[in-house]
Amino acid sequence: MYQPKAEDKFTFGLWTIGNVGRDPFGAPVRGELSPAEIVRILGEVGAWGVNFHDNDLVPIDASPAEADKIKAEFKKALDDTGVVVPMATTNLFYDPVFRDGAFTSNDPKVRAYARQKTMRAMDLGAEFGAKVYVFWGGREGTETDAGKSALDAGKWFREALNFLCEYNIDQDYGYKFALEAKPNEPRGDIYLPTTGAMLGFITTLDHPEMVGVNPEVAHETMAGLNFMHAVAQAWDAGKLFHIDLNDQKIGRYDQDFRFGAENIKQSFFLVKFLEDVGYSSSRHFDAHAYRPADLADVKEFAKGCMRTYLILKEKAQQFKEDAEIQELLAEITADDGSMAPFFGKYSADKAKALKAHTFDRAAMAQRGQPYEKLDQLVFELLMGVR
Ligand code: GCO
Ligand code: MN
Ligand code: MN
Repeated sequence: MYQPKAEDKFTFGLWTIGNVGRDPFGAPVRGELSPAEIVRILGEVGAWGVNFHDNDLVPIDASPAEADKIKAEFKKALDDTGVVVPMATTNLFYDPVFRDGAFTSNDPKVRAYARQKTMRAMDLGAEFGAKVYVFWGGREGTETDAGKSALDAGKWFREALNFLCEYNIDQDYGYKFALEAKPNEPRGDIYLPTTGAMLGFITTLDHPEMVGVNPEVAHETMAGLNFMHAVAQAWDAGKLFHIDLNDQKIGRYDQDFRFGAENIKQSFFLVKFLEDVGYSSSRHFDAHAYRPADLADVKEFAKGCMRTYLILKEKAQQFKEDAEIQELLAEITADDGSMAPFFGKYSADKAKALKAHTFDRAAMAQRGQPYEKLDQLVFELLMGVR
């Protein structure tokens, strides 16, 4: 039961399984794993795919010979395990050169270098078959607005994406770009801090059809927002190209906990949404194990992410089949059809008829909406007592 299958499209980043447990207050607590070793672990726990930043695979200072060796070992591990590479991305945050941002740095040399690094990273991702390209601008922000224009920053980011879309076309890579928002951390404030902000920004690009979003549970939750609502908006816009699943307490630092570790009900509504609409891209776990975990526990962390998703998927199915729940839903959403003439496309006649209609406001305000009963049933369903 709850064994992951290829069609679940569960993926992990090299940086997730490979997370060494470093934090701002403490040194690494786990040994480094090579990319090939991580792929073998993913094969063992039953994941479908692995994603990487350019420098997760090839260190920033690697010689061409070193790069070739790492890539050959990685390729062999992929072939041996059947693990695939659906997504790639660029590390534009770790190296000191990006201390004031990449595409939005005030230094034109850094902005140009960020484009060069991204083109090379796109080449690397394409070499392994990646079709989604994520942009997470962790350093694209400020601590103080004294020295950087938010307007210029937006313009530079737009120009960079337009340039890279053309490169994608030029090379015939067929990437879809997925923009990942985060409100803060590591910068004091990060530009375009929410999925909604990204969706608005995408409409200003030269190739909006090529660009969508990669919403992350932890990031909207840090800001105290309802993640599933952001996902629904992205889905409605046809822009849900990728998703980063993990968990998080509201208002904290970016915790990137195991999927479902914190907010069981919200995780359930998210899985239910993705399954109801038929989301079919990667289900990527952008999370890492608790710092005290050893390698055996890292594997439990990875299995736990996938198992929780599958358990919640089963619960979503039960929700659909639960007669009492469905009855309540039918009651809450009941429609006697009497308002149909007022809906749909505008016409002057419709507007006139609607303005003239008399509503029984007092009766409408009394209609039952048993959300309490329904929510308790959801709770009981999730607790396994239904
Ligand atoms: C974070 C971010 C990152 C990005 C990753 C891919 O919380 O630090 O979510 O993990 O998703 O860098 O771009
Ligand atoms: Mn995160
Ligand atoms: Mn992420």
